[in-house]
Amino acid sequence: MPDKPTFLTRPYLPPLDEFLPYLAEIWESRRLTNGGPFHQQFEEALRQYLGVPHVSLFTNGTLALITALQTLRITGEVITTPYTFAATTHALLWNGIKPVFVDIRRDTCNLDEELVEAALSPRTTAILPVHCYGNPCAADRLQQIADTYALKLIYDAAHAFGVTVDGRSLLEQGDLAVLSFHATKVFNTFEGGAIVCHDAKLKQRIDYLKNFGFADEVTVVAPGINGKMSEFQAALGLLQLKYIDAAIAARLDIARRYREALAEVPGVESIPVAEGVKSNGGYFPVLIGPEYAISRDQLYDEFRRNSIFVRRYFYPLISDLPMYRGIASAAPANLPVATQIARQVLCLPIYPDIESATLEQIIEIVSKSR
Ligand code: T4K
Repeated sequence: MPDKPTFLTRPYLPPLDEFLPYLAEIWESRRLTNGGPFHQQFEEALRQYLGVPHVSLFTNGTLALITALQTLRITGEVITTPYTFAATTHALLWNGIKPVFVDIRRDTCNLDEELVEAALSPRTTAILPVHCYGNPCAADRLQQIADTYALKLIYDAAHAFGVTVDGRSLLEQGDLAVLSFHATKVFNTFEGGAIVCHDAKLKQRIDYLKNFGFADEVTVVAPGINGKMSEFQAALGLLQLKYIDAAIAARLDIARRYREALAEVPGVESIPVAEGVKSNGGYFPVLIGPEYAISRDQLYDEFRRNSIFVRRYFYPLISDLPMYRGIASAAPANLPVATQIARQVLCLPIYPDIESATLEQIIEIVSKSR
C-alpha cells in the first residue's frame, strides 16, 4: 500500500511568499470585504482574462446560481439536467422553482437539446443547462429554443473556466453564466464564484442582489442576500490569474496522456473534445462499458485498494435524490442515457502537479483490470 493517498484533485496554490504582500496590504488597510480594492481589481482582471462583458464576483458558485435565478426573476418550472452536482438543482429549490429533468447526450454528457421542446409547459420560464466537465452545450440550438419560447437561458458554467469555442469564451453564451472557484476547480479562490452577464444594468441588479439589495446607505431595492466575495478571496484570485495558463496547460498534457494511453483499452471510453473547443482539463471522465472485465464499481474499489480516490461524478443522478425523485420527469425511464452514464462513469485524478509515477500507476490499474 503506498504511503501517500492520491485524490481526484490537488488544488493549485501559488507560491506562498507571493501571497504575503497581498495579505500585508489587507492587514494594513483593514478593508476586508464589501467591494474593497482587491475585489475591484480582480473583477476587472477576470473580465479581461475571460474576454467577457461583465463579471460579478461571489463568495461561492452556489450563491451565484441562486442569485442568477433571482436576477432574472425565474419562477415556475425550469428545464435542467439530472447529470450534475447537487448545487445546480438545489439552487432551483431554494428559489421555489420546480426542476424539469431532460436526458443528456452521451457524447458530451450535457442536456440533450433536441429533447427540450417536448419538456416545455406553460409554466416553463427558463433553461438551466450545465457545461458538464467544461464540455460546451449545444449553445446555438439552446438559444434558438429559448428565443422561440421566450425563455431565459442560464448556464451553470461551474466547470467551464477558460473554455473557448472557436476562440470565443463559452461564458458569453446565454443570458447569464455562473462560475465556481471552489478549491477543487481549475481556478480556485478557496471558495468563490461569479456571474457573467452582457449588460451593465443587469450587472447592477446582480450587484445589488449579492449585497442585501443595498443601492446606497439608506436605499434597499430588492430582498438581496449576502453573496459577496471577501478581499482575501479576491487577492488570491488576482494572484492565481498569473498562474492559470500554466496550470491549464499542465492539465491538458495530463488529459492527452490519459487519452493516448487508454485509447486502446477495450471497454474504456473517454469523452471526446469537440472540434474548435479549447478545454481546460478540469476533469477526466471515462465510461466503463460492458466489454470491460470488471464493473465500474469494482474498478473504483481497485483504485481505493491502491489508495487512489477516484470519484464517480455524477453518481447518483440528482433525479434519484430523495428531494427530487417524486417529480414525474425524474423517472429513470425518462432519463435512460443519464442513468446509464451515471452507472459507468469514473473521473480519474487530474491536477497540474500530479507525479508522473502516479499518473502511470493510474493508467496501469485501468489497463491491467481489463
Ligand atoms: N454547479 C456545478 C456543476 C458544480 O460542479 C458545482 C460544484 C457547483 C455548481 C457549485 O459551486 P460551489 O458552490 O462549490 O462553488 C466538490 C466541490 O465541493 C464542488 O465545488 C464541486 N462542484 C463538486 C463537483 O465537487 P465534493 O463534495 O465531491 O468535494 P470533496 O470535498 O469530496 O473533494 C474532492 C477531492 O478533492 C477530495 O477527495 C480531496 C480533494 N480536495 C478537496 C478539497 C475541498 C483537496 O485536496 N483539497 C480541498 O480543499 O464536491
